[in-house]
Amino acid sequence: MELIDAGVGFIRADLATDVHTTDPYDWSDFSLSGGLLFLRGDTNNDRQVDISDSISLLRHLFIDPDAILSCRDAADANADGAVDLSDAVSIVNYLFLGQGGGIPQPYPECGQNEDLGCDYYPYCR
Ligand SMILES: [Ca+2]
Ligand SMILES: [Ca+2]
Repeated sequence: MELIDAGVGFIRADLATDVHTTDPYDWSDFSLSGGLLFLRGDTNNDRQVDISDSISLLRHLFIDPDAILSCRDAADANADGAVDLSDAVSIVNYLFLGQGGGIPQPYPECGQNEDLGCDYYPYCR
């Protein structure tokens, strides 16, 4: 395990006591840099964008709001910073009508941003 300390840089956790002494760290002092990689429009996390993504988003929005979207950035298919009906429509327009200018990046290759958050996306490394 490696830690990043602003004053020292990378330090190995097992050597941390040999490097220097600091105040205790809290878990909230650390965060992932850059966020997880994901594929925009892939609402159901199967590494492809198809009609099932629109259906799973509609299900989340109108039938089962407790169904957790593990990667809200992926569900934001039109990249407007919100997850709503327009994302399901954008996916359908892209797939069947070729409208809407396609799905914004990161698509068709994985990428990242931190607009809405992505807690879990298994297929991009
Ligand atoms: Ca999918
Ligand atoms: Ca959106």
